[in-house]
Amino acid sequence: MITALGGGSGAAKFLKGLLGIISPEELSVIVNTADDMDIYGMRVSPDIDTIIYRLSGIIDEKKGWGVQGDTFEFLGAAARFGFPTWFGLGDRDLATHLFRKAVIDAGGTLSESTSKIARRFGLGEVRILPMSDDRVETWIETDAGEMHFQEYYIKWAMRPEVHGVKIKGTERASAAPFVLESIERANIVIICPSNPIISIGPILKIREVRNRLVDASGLKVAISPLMRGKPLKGPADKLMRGLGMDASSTQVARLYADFLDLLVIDRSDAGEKASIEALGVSVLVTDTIIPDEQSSARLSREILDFVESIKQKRPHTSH
Ligand code: FO1
Repeated sequence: MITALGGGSGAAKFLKGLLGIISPEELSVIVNTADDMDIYGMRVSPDIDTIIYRLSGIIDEKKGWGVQGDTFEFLGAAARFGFPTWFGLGDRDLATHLFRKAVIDAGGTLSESTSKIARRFGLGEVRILPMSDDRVETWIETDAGEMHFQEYYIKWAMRPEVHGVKIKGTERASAAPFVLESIERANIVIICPSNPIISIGPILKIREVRNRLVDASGLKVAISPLMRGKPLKGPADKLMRGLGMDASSTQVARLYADFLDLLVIDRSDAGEKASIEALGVSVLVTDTIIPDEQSSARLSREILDFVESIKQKRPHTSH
C-alpha cells in the first residue's frame, strides 16, 4: 500500500502517473486543506478538487485547476452586485462546492463530503483523505498586511513581500479519519512534489500526523518541487525565502529530515546530492519535470524501483 501526502496541481499530476502503474485500491492520498476558503457561503477545497478533477480526467490542463471547458457566467453575474470576483469559480466547479456545502450543512464532515464527491467523479477506489476535518487556514504576512493564502496568491498575484506564514488552527486540529492508519499501514509514504511550506507544511503541522510519520515503518520518499531554486508553479521559493530559508532541494530535505529516507531531486540539482546525503537522506537524481502522464508514470516507476533497491540494502526498513 502507498500513502501520498500532497497539495494541488503538482501532487495531482504526479498521482495521475502513479495510478498508471499501481491499482487505485493500493493508494491513499492525504490532502492539504489549509488553502480552503469560504466564499459565497460555500467551502472551497482547492487541493482536494484539483486532485479529484485531475484523477477523473476533467481537469483544465492549461490552468492545472478547475474543470476543462468551464464557463464563468455566474462570476460575471455576481460582479453586477459587487460580489468579489477575483477568485475564479467556474460554473461547473460551483456544483462541487454547493454539494460539499450541502453535505456539511446536513451535519457531515469534510471527509464525508470528499469521499462522496470522489465517488460522483468515479473515484471510489482511491482513498482521498482531507488532512483534517478541523478548520486550518494558511495566512501570509506581507508588507501589504496579513492575508489568506488565496488572496496573496490570486488577488495580489504573489507581489507583496513575504515576512511570515501562519498556519492557523493546527494546534487544535486532529487528523481526519484513516489519515494516521494510512500512514502506519503504508509500505511507502510519498511526499508529492508540492510546496513544502503551504501544502505539505500544514499537514505536518498536525502533531499526530508528523509523529506517526516519524514512527511509521514504511519507507518515506519525497520529491523535491524545486529545480535550481524554483518551483514550476506557485510561490514555494518566495515563501521559503520570506521565512529566512534558502530555496533549495537541500532545504526541502532539512524540512523533512526527521522522517525522510529518500529525496528525489531533478538533474539540475545534482550538485546538491552530497549536502542532502549529509542529512542522512538518500538521493535519487532524475528528471522530475512531468509534463504528461507518461513522464509521471516513468518517474513513479523509477521511484518504486529505487525504493526496492534501498529496501534490499536496508532490510530493517522493509515489510
Ligand atoms: N488559481 C488561480 O490562480 N486563480 C483562480 O482564480 C483560482 C480559482 C480556483 C477555484 C477553485 C479551485 O479549486 C482552485 C482555484 N485556483 C485558482 C487554484 C488554487 O488557488 C491554487 O492552485 C491552490 O490553492 C494551490 O494549491
